[in-house]
Amino acid sequence: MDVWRIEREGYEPENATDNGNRFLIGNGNIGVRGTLEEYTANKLVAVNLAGIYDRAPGQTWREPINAPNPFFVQLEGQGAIIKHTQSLDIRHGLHHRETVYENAILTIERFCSMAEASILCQRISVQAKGKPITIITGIDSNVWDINGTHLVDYETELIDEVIKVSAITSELRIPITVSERCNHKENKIREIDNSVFRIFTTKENIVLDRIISINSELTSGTYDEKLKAHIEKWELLWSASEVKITGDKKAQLSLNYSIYHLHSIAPRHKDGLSIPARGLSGQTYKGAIFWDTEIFLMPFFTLTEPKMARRLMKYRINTLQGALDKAAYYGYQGAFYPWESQDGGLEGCTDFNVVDVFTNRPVRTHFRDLQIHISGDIVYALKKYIDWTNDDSILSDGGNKLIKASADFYLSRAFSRPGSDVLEFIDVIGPDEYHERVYNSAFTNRIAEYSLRQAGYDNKVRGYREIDGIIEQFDGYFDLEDVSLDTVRSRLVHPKEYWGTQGGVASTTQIIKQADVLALMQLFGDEFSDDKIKKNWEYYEPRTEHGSSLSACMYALGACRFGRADLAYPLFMKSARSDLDGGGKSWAGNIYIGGTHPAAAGGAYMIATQGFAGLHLKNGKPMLKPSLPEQFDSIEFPFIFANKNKTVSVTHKKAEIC
Ligand code: IFM
Repeated sequence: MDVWRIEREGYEPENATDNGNRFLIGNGNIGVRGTLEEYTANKLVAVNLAGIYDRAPGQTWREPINAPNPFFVQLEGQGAIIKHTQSLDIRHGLHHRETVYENAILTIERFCSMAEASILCQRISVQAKGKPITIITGIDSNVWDINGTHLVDYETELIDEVIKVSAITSELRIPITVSERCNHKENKIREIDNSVFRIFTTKENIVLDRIISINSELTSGTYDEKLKAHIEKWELLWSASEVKITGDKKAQLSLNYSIYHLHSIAPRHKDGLSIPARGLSGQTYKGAIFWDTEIFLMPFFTLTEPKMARRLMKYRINTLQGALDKAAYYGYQGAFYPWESQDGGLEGCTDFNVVDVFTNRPVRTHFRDLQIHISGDIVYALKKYIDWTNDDSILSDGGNKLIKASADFYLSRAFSRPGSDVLEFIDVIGPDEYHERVYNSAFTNRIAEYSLRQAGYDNKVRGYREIDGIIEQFDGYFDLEDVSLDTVRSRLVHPKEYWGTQGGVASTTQIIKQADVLALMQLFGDEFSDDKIKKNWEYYEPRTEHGSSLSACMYALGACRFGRADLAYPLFMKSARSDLDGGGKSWAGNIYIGGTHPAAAGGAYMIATQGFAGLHLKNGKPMLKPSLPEQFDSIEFPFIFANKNKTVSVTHKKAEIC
């Protein structure tokens, strides 16, 4: 098995959606879905641009922009398909397709340059088998727009051998320009429907090298030069982040794939950006930044690329104003961070974030106003970043303000019963989104208390109730109907029905969407004995739907803590292979939520390093408490601690950091 390559044989337009996620390429600035070159909007073709948000006409929220597709290629005269392979070199972010037709063989390589964030490259090779073949390639504006058209006022141009499509976004009038140069002179140019194509006709073999730029000047250099620079950059990234597993090639491939995705979506090119919950795979979830980044992605970047981790934290520092405004809007003090954060810290989450499948009416959800753990999650990530990097300069660079403002928010949001000075948080949503408007979510109370402590406040916060060592997820949770997951599933009337909110099948039961108490136990691991984690794992895991890709990794980490790598292993594979295997939940009622799952990829990295290898900090020092699955012979990886390069190696007999 090649652990650096994924591949699918057979031409399968019916799987265009999953393959679009599976074969995604990106460089943090631009993400290109893994759709085939001849596909258009109806197969979800997207060239997704990081950090550019706009409102489609008639919509109430913003979402990211998809640029016109410069990778479009179509043949004529090629005849029927005999054989087709699509593959991705995940070591170097190179997308390949090879299609053998009756009259020609088409091979295409494409990549988003890791060396130049605005540059995309494509090499099209056509081997004609004696019959004339027409190749149509160019910049196609017929791309996926999930909620309506964003780009208007198109212009197409051909200037000095460069073809160009420009447009502006409909709300904010942001210019979007895609330019392309090609190493061959075409026979004809065709400008049609806001798109521009070069047309070549050949009976011979031909190789077309295309260099593309988006929203910047086209740079000089040949395809081979750009490929070399791109590969060198990827090699550098792997040298700091590769996790080597021996004994289990499938696990190695899956983890490589996860890390590949994390690198492909990291905005290394520009300050002021973070990573959206669906990466750069389209407009789902409005291209917004959730707690996924702080809790599930930060560990990877903190250990492998602290500069990138700092940038992600700076995004939150720089968007503090948005959080202050949100708190003020709801009548609170301090910083209430957006649940779905967009450009400038604007809240992208609406009050009606799910559409009912039966009535097609928007449903009132409370993710936006009640998922208050978000501010504490950010403080937590900031503190962990400092613990691992020793970079406390971030505190005077805005970090202290963020910590203080978050604590002020919790103080003003808290409630105390008459005669008591104990703070409680009522009417909230914890990580488990199927139970809204709950009182004293154990996770929320603990993260709020943590946030208060970081700011130097010593107010007492109501913790959580426990029965026989099992933490109650929120007040009254144990009184809810205790039925099996299968029973709850059997009550569904419609396969896409949303399980939460008022009347949702899970909302009156103990069935939860995702790790909640187990997330608490992972974040505050020192406070819980292995036995206690085991007890809670055994209670909550069978009651968890794992309806979010964020769930499996928390349970896997818990299982490693109590020495059950065998329980953790399938959850590790589930996290690492989330976009490789596809088929995850794509609908919240009638709202499409498909795309790639960076948090699952970050979770897979956490399981490998913090779970299987057991890397953690104790008294400010990195330590190991391994729980290696029997499938692995060893695991080895580099990490950076306080500016020093270190390596972990763990076998079944030995574990060391050097
Ligand atoms: O942040 C998550 C949330 O915890 C569960 N629903 C999806 C969000 C984005 O991944």
